Amino acid sequence: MKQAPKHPVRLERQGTIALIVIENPPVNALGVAVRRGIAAALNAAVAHDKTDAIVIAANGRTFPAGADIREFDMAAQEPSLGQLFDLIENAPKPVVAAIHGTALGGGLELAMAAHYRIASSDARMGLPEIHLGLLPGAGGTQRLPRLIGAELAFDMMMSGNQLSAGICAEIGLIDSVTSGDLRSEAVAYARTLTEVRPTALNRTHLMDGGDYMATVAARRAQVKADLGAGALAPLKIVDCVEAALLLPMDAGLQLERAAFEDCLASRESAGLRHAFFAERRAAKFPEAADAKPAKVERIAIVGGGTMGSGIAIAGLQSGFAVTLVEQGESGVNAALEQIGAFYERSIAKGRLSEAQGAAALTHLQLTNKLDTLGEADLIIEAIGEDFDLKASILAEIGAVAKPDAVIATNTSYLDLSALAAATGRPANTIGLHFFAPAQVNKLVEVGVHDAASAQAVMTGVGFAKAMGKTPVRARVHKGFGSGYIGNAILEAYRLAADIMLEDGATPAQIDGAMRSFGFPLGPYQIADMSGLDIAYARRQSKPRDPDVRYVEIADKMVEQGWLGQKTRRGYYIYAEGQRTGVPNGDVLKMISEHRAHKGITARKFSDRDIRDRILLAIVNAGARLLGEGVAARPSDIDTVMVHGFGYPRSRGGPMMDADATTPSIIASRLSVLAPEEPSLWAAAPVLTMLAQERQKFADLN
Ligand code: T1G
Repeated sequence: MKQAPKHPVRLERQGTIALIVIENPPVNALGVAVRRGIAAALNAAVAHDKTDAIVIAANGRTFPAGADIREFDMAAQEPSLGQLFDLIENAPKPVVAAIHGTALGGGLELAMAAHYRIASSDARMGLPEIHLGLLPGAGGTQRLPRLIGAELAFDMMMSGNQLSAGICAEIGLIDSVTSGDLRSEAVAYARTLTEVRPTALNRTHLMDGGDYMATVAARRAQVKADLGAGALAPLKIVDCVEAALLLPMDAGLQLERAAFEDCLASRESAGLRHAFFAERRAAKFPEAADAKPAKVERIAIVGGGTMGSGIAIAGLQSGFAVTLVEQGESGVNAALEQIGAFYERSIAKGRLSEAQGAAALTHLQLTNKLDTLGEADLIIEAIGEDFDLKASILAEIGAVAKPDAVIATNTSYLDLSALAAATGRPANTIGLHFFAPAQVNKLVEVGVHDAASAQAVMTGVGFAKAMGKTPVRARVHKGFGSGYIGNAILEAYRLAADIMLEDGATPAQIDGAMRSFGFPLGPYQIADMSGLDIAYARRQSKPRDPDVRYVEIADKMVEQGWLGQKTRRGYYIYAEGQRTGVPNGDVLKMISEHRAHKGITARKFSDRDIRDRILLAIVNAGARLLGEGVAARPSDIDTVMVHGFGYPRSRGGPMMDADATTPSIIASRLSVLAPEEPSLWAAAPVLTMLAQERQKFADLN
C-alpha cells in the first residue's frame, strides 16, 4: 500500500461548521499522519471562536476502515487512537461523524467517540478485529455497549460482521441515515446541534446491571465451551464488556488497552495479521505488475461438471454473464441441475431472495455448442484431467474465440505450456486453477508459463479478484507438471503420511494428529472425500522417481474398488448419505499384509512425530517451490495452504510457521524424523533455502 500523503487531513469551514476531511487512500487507515492531522484540525476548529459544531468526514471510497494494521509491529507513535478519541469525545463543541463506505475497527471507534453519527444509506459498519486475533482497542469495548447494550455488542465484536446503516440506526449505533449528499446532510445536521453528547456518559444500557451481568456470564461460559480457554481475544472481549458496566470509563479504557496489548502480543494475532497481508500481497505478480488487464464482462466455461458448474455459480454471483458449454443434452441438464440446486439451497437458507436467485439465472446461457464462445472475453476450460482431451478442446476453443479473448485451463497438473500451445494462441492462454467447491473456496492459482503475455496474466488476476477470489501466481516452466503450489505441497504431505502408514501408523491416527494441529480434516479423510481414483490416475501418468520411496497402499485400495466416499468405502466406511465414516478394518488388514510382504516391522509413532514429519515435508516442499521459482514469495505459499488446504489461519501458514517450528523440530527431534528419507523432511535444506528465498523476495514482501 502506498505511503500516506503528506497532509492526509484538511480543515474546511462552512460558516460556523468546521469540516475535518480525511484523505488517506486507499481506505483512510488511521495511521499516525492521519491521527496527528485530525488532532491538529480539531484543536484549530475548537480554538476558532466562530465554530458551533464540527463534522468529521472522509474522501475516497470509505470512512476510515480501521487503524493502520501495518503499524502494529512498529513502535507506538502519539497520539494513539485512544488519545485522539478522548480529544474528540471531550471537545466542547458537538462533533458529528459522517460515515460512508465501510467504517470498520478504529474507524467505527472514531465515529463512536464523536457525539453524533450520520451515515449514507449504503454504508456498512463493523468491528472485525477478532479476525486479526485482536479486539477493538480504542474504546470500542467501552463505548459500543453504552450505545447498543451488551448482547448486541458481543454479537458485533465476536462475529466481526458488518452491519448495514439501516440496522445500525435501528439498534442505536448511529443517529440517522441519508440517501442524499452525505457531506451537506451532515453539515445541515450539525447546524441543528447545540449540545455535546459524550458517549462515555451514556448510561442507557447500563441501568439494569443484573441483566447486563447475566449476559456477560452467559457469553463467557459460551466462549469457554465453544473455543476453550485458548481463545484469547473472545475471552478478553467479555472482560472488557463487563468492565464497561463495573468500572468508570477511564479504568475501563485502561483494562481494554491492557487486553489489546495481550492479544497483539499473541502468536495467534501475528499469524492472522500475516495472513491478512499475505493474501493481498499474493495478487501482486512480479513479472506482470505494470500490465493493464483487459475488461471481462462475459465469461464462458467449457465443462459443466462439479468444477465447471461451481465456477459458473461463482461467476453469476459476481455479476458476470456466463455461458456454460456441456456436451450433449444430458450434460447440459446435469449442469443446470447442479446450478439450480445451489440457488434452491441458498434461497431456502435465506442467503438469497427468490428475486436475487431468479435475476442471477437470467445471466446464464447453457449450451452444447462451442461456437457460442465468440462473444466471451474470458473462456475457462474445466473438463477432466485428461491431456489429450483438454488439448483438443482447447484447440477448438482457440479456433472460435474472439481475437482478444483470454483462454484459461483449470488444470494444475498437466503441462500448461503444451496446453497453451494447443490453443494456437499461447500468449493469450493462462492457467486458472480453482479449488473445489469453486463457488465457495477463495483460492485461485494463476498459472503463468513462458509464452503467456503479461496482459493475459493480469486479466486472469483481475477476473479472479472481481470474483472475490484470492489469486496466487504459480510460475511453471515447459513440461513442468508439478501441481503448481498447492497440489505439489499436498503430494509431499501425502507421501510423508503414506510412509508413516507403511511404517506403522494408522489412517485414523494420522488424521487425528493433523486435526489436533488445526487442520479441519486429515489427509486420509481428504483422500476419501476427493476420491482415491483421482490421485491414482495422476500417479499412473507420472514416471516414478527412483530416489523417492513409493508406497503402494493407495494403489491397492483403488484396485479393490475402495475409492472413498463415492463408493462409501475407502480409508473409512460410510453409512448411506454420511460424510464421516468409521475406520475400514479391511484396510488395516491389507496394510499389515502389505508390511509383511515388504518385510517392514511396524513401529510406533507419536502424534508429535506425525505432525513434525508432515510439517517439515510441507515446508521443504514450499522451499523447493521457491527455489524453482514456481512460488513468488514464502507468504504466497502460506496463502495457498491456508485457503486451499485449511492450514490453521491463526498460524499464518507453513512458511511463517517454519520460523517458529522448524528450529525446535530440528533441535530436538531430527533423530525421529527418519534420516533415511532425506529428500522429504531432512530439515536442513529448509532453513538455508528459506533464508535465501526470503532475502531474495524481501522487496516483494
Ligand atoms: N491497515 C492497513 N492497510 C489496510 C487496511 C488497514 N486497516 N485495510 C486495508 N488495507 C490495505 C490492503 O492491505 C490493501 O493494500 C488496500 O488497503 C486495499 O485493501 C484499534 C485494532 C476495508 C473491506 O480489519 O477488511 O482498527 O494490497 O484489497 O477488498 O480497534 O481492506 O493495495 O497494498 O482489502 O476493497 C480493523 C481491514 C483494523 C479492516 C476493503 N480494520 N480491511 O476491502 O480492498 S485493526 C480491518 C478490510 C483496528 C482498532 C483496531 C478491507 C476493506 P494493497 P483490500 P477491498
